[in-house]
This record gives sequence, structure tokens and C-alpha cells, in this order.
Amino acid sequence: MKKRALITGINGMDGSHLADFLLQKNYKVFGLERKKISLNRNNTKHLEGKIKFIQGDLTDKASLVSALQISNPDEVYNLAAQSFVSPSWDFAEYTADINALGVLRLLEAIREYNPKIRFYQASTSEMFGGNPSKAPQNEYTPFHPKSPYAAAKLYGHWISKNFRTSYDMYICCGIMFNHESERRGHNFVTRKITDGVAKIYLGMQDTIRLGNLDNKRDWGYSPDYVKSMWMMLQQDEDYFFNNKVGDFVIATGKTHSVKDFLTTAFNCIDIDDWVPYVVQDKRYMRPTEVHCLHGNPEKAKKVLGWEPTVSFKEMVSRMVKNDIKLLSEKK
Ligand code: F7E
Repeated sequence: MKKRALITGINGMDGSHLADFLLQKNYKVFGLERKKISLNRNNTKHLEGKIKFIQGDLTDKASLVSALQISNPDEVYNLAAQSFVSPSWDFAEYTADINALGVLRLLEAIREYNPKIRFYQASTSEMFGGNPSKAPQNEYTPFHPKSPYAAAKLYGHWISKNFRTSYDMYICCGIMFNHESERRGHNFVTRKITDGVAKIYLGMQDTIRLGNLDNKRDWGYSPDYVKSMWMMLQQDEDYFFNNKVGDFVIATGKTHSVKDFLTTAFNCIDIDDWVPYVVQDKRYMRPTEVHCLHGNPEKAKKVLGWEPTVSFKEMVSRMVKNDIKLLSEKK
């Protein structure tokens, strides 16, 4: 019998890559999307007819119960979130409603419908707050969230752990470091840079306006990361409950600055000196900054056998080439 998976946040970068991955594994895939006047299925157009889209919202528990009834899943992947850190200061309550209480609503819905469902929660390295004296960060590094986004995600993380121990539910949290791909939203720094580089290459733009260029992130490739989500939910049940192996740092173990990203991206169009093309703009600075994230993925390697396969340079190159292709087609 085909396994069944429900993915919340199906139209996002990770949701769409995870659906691709699970279809290859012969799953029946259901994707939760919000009811909107104009649906944004840029990342999932190719999945129409292959998966079933269900309308629902993490702010509405009844819609989550209904989604569970329609999909009757073996596994639920909670990837839906207000995932952009910057606006979380302006929309702190909304961010908490989705990223904190939304997780609780979904967990309660699962517990009532079928507590045997295996559940994946997308936790984040932002929860660490990036204290350089506590790097690289692993599963035992203390949390110190520095944004409403991270504080809300930390609640989602802890309530997931709490349901795991309180109700003996199979729940895993992936503490995901930054991960990117050709499907990344244009608001995030990586896509903003690769799109800008492509526009500069095609003569459509002169400069890229950015915030803090010294911040460092441990950037990996999203298709590698969604695979780890699935691996977390495939552990032997006795092993899982006896060893309490529920939380995993997913990272590359290598960290790069925004400047490094710029250098690598501009090198793809044979420009060595990006300085004339970049303008620093206060609008993109944050009230508090997470300066350095650097993960230690040893546990994921040891327990799950997970390792990243796409290097930083290869990922940046794929993103730049993809943006040049997309923009050339539009031109
Ligand atoms: O910023 C700096 C910015 O917005 C990366 C999300 O997936 O990963 C992501 O969160 C860095 C920050 O990602 C600009 O200050 C400079 O230091 O691409 P980002 P993020 O905030 O790290 C974590 C793990 C998540 O969980 C999140 O959901 O780049 N930066 N100049 C800029 N960032 C943006 N967005 N725009 C700029 O112009």
C-alpha cells in the first residue's frame, strides 16, 4: 500500500521539493494551501494532477481536522510558516499565530484524529540566536531567539517536543540551518542576489541594494534538506522511542558571509569585484542581527546517515544560471 503524506506549506520552496521527493518514493501526497484569491503555485505548477491540494490554514483548527480526514496520512510534514525573519517585527502577533500556535493546533488535531501519525516540525537555526562563542551549534546548544520569528518557532519546537514526551507521539524536529534553491523566494538574501546578478548580466539592473554584508550563514541546498525530513520519520519505532532521537541539526558544517555569497555569485558572470554593483541600504538592516550561524550535523550523519551532497559553490551557480534562464525567457 502506498504511504500517504500531508505537507503543510506545499507551495513554498521546501514543500514543493519535499513533494517531488515523496512522489519519487511512491507516496500519495497531499498539500495544504491557504485559500487565496490568487493562488501562488509558481513552485508547484508541475505537481498539479500529481498531488492533491487541500485548502486549510494553520490559524483554523477545523480546517486542519478536515485536511487530516481527507488525506488520512501516515506522515505529516509541517512546513507552513511565516518564514521571513525581517517582517516578523512588524507582524509579531501574526507570526506567533502561525509559527507558534499553528503548530499546537496541528498537533492537537493529529492527537485527536490519529496519534500514530508521524509528525515532522520545521524548526530553525534562528532559535540559537547566533552567539559566536557557541559555535558550531548542535542539538545541545542553548537557544537565544533574537526575533519574533525565532521566538515563535521556539514555541513550535518545544510544544512538539512536549507532545512527543507527554503523549508518546512519533515527532521529529529538524533544526534546519539556511537552505536555498532555484525555488527560493525573492525576499531572501540568496535569491535577491542571484536574481540581481542575473539582471546585471542581462543589462536589466545596475545595482543590488542589501543590508548587513558581514553576517554569516551555514547555507545548504533545499533538496538535500527535505530528504533529511523524510529520513527522520523513517526510524524504527522501538529505536525512536527508546533512544528519544527526535531532534536533528541539519546543516553543512560550513559557514559563509553574505560577502562570500556575492563573490561566488558574481564570479558566475565573470565579475571579480562586486563592490561597484552593491549598495548598502538601511532599510534591509534588522533591529537585532543574528551574526553567525554555523551548524554541526554530526548527529544526523551518525543516526540517519544524512549528508549534504551539493556544495555552496554548486548551489550558487545553479541559482544564478536558473535566474539568467528565467529572465531571458521573459525578456
Ligand atoms: O537573511 C542578511 C540578513 O532573509 C540572511 C529563513 O529561511 O533562514 C532564513 O532566515 C542574512 C541575514 O534569511 C539582506 O540580515 C543582508 O543575516 O536570507 P535571509 P534568514 O533571516 O537567515 C532561517 C534558518 C529560517 O528559518 C528562515 O525562515 O542576510 N541580509 N542584506 C539580507 N537579508 C535579506 N533578506 N535581504 C537583504 O537585502
